[in-house]
Amino acid sequence: MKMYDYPAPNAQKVRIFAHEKNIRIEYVQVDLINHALRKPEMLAKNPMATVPFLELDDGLVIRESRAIIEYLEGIKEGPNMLGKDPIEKARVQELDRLAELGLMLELGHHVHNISPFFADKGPQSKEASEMALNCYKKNLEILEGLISGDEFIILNRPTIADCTLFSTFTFAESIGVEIQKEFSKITSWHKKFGERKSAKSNEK
Ligand SMILES: N[C@@H](CCC(=O)N[C@@H](CS)C(=O)NCC(=O)O)C(=O)O
Repeated sequence: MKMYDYPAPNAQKVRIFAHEKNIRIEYVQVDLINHALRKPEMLAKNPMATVPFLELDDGLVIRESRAIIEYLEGIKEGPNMLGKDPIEKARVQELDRLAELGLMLELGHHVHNISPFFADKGPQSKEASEMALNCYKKNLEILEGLISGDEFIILNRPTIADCTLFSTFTFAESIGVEIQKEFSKITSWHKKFGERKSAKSNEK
């Protein structure tokens, strides 16, 4: 199977996940900056014109990072990364949603409102970019109070929540947003998780 890829947060999240599960994927780099995803042959595979998307050997295409992750978890049992029972699943999902919706998405809103790359999507607003950044910071504070692990944010093993959070911070760094030092649990987790091989999968 192939994954259409770019050093961007949702793609990195899947790469870290696949690496932790030891699933081999062929990564195909897409020239996202030069709008390669908007070419007809790419739109035929993925009309959403985003990465990542996965193409199976029989040609079936799976779009949306979470759908890809569910597929990868389904084809290989161990290590379990989405939760083994209803309580684990709920707790992992809770933190993953906070990382994705409360952090990654807010950073996305921030960038959509300031970057020339997204200028053709609609009117950009300085106020909207500031509001998104404020929400991001508020949610970081909430996350600091919810992290229950040290090397992993929950369950003492890698889960999707680690993958989402780590790729969110890679994205944050790339746009000059730092994790404030006062969030000691987040900072310590980030340093430790960053030492894992899977976390280095954005380095080409
Ligand atoms: N909900 C989608 C979001 C995918 C997404 O927004 N990908 C970004 C990179 S992380 C992208 O391709 N952006 C290009 C664009 O919006 O033009 C998913 O999780 O797969």
